[in-house]
Amino acid sequence: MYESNFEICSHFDYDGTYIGSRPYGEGHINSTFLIETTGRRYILQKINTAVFKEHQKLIENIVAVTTHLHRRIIASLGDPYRETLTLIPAKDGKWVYEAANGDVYRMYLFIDFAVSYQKVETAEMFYKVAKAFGQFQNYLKDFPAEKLYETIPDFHNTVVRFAQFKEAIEKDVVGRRKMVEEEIQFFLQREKDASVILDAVNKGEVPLRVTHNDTKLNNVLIDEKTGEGICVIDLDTVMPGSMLYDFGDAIRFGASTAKEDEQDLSLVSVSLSLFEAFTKGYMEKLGDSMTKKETELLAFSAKLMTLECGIRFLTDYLNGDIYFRIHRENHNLDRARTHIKLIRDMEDKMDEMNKIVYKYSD
Ligand code: ADP
Ligand code: GN1
Ligand code: MG
Repeated sequence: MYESNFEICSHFDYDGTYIGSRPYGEGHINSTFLIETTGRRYILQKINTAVFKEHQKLIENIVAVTTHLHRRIIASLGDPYRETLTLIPAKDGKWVYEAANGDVYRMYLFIDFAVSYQKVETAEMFYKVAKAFGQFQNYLKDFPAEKLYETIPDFHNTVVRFAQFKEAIEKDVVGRRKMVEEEIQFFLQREKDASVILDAVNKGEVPLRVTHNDTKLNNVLIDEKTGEGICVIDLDTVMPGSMLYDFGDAIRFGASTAKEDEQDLSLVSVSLSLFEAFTKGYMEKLGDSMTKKETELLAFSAKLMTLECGIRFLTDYLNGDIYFRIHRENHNLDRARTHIKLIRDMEDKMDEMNKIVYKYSD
C-alpha cells in the first residue's frame, strides 16, 4: 500500500517530498488516503468507478463546482483553500490519474485543523452543520445547473429505488431473502410514500436546485477550534435536486441517537432536539427561499430519505454487498435495521417534527 501510493502520488503535482500514506475517513464509497509530504498533507482518493461509471463527467462537475465555490468564498472574504475542496492536478495537466490497471485517482488539498464526525456530539454542532449545508446551497444558487452531469442517474428517485429493491428481492442472488422477510415487508408497506416528493417536483411545487445530495454529517469538516462547519466535502453527487433531499438525508444520519450501523436497536431513535437544531440552522440560511410545499414536506423528507437509504442498504444486502463498503458480516443488514427503527420513531414523532418546522418558518 505504502509503495503503490508513492508511485500513484508521483503522477500528481504536489509540494514537497513524499513521506507516507494511510487509509483515512469512514466513507462508504471511495478509497481515501491521507498523504504526508515534507510540504503539506493531501487527500488521495481512488474513485469508485463501479459507482461512478463516467469518471470524466464526475471530475468535470467537481472542477466546475469547486471553481464556482472558490469565487464565491473569495467574494465573501473567506479562505477558499479551507472552505471548499481544491483539486491538485496530475503532472500531465489532467485532473485525475488513470493507472494502467484502470484505477482512477484524484488528489485534494487536505484541510488541516478540521475534523469530520460520525455522530453528532451536541445540538450546537448540528445547528452549525445545518448552516454549512445551507450556505453551500446558497453559494450554488447562481451556478448554471445545465452544466452539471447526472453522475448517478435517479440518485434520489425513490420510485426507482423501490423498483431496484423489488428486483433484488425477486432475484435473491445470494439466497438471503429468507432471512429478511420481515424487513422486506416493512419497507414494501411504505411504498406509497416513494413518489411524494417526485410528484411535487413534477407539479412544479418543489423547485429543482443545485443540491449536494449526500449530506451526512461526515461530509462536513468542522473547525477544531471554533466548532464551525467550515467545509462541505464529498462533491461527487452535486446535481440538480430538491433541498428536501439534503435536509432529509442530514436528519437521517445526524439526528439519530445512535450510529448508522448500531446493533443495539434500543439505542436508536430520532432526537427531537437534534431535529430542531438542524431545522433552525437550515431555515436561517434557506427559509426565505423555501416554497410553501417545501416547508410542508420538510419533516416528511426526513422519513422519506431514511426509507430510501434503508431500502438501499437492504437491496445491497440482498445483492451480496456490492455497493456500500462493509466491515463485518451483515453490516448492510444492521444498517437497514437502524433505518427501520428510525422510520418507526419518526412516524410516531411526525406531528412534533412538523410543529418544529412551523416554529421556524414564520
Ligand atoms: P466517500 O465518498 O467515500 O464518502 P469522502 O470524499 O467523503 O469519500 O471522503 C471520506 C472521508 O475523508 C471524509 O468523511 C473526511 O473525513 C475525509 N476527507 C475527504 N476529503 C478531505 C479533505 N480534503 N480534507 C480533510 N479530510 C477529508
Ligand atoms: C454513501 O459516500 P458516503 O459514504 O458519503 C452514499 C450515500 C448514502 C450514504 C449512507 C454516492 O455516502 O448516498 O446516503 O453512503 N453515497 C453514494 O451512509 O452512494
Ligand atoms: Mg463521504
